Amino acid sequence: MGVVIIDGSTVKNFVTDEEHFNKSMDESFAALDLNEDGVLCRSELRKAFESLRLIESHFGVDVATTPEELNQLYDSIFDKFDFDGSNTIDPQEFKSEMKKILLAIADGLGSCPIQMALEDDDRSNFLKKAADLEAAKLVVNHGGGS
Ligand SMILES: [Ca+2]
Repeated sequence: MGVVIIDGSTVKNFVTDEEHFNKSMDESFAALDLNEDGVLCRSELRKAFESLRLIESHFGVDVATTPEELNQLYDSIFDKFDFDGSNTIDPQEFKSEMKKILLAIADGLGSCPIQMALEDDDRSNFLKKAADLEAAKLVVNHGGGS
């Protein structure tokens, strides 16, 4: 268990760094694709959002939300991802919707940092990836010398 601190620019840098972003999303997608059929079904996507607790922070749902309401919410999120209505999410749909969501989160965070508690082995957590990328850049910048 570790704690990372992220703010809007951390998230934005992550999304706009296309090479890293695409690689991270491919890794996340593979980790989420539990039955390894190359697409995400409803339960696989739901698991992803449950583990991230993005629902509470981004979609403004409080803890008193009923299971029925949560089901509806996850269904509506799935439909947003499922751009072509195929009832599955392919890697391209995943990337493009994640980009939108992350940019919206970045706008919401602004320059006000939040702390996130994370499991160390949480491979599918892209906010951790964002923080890791930022940390790696800092190391590069400081290590460069002059
Ligand atoms: Ca699958």
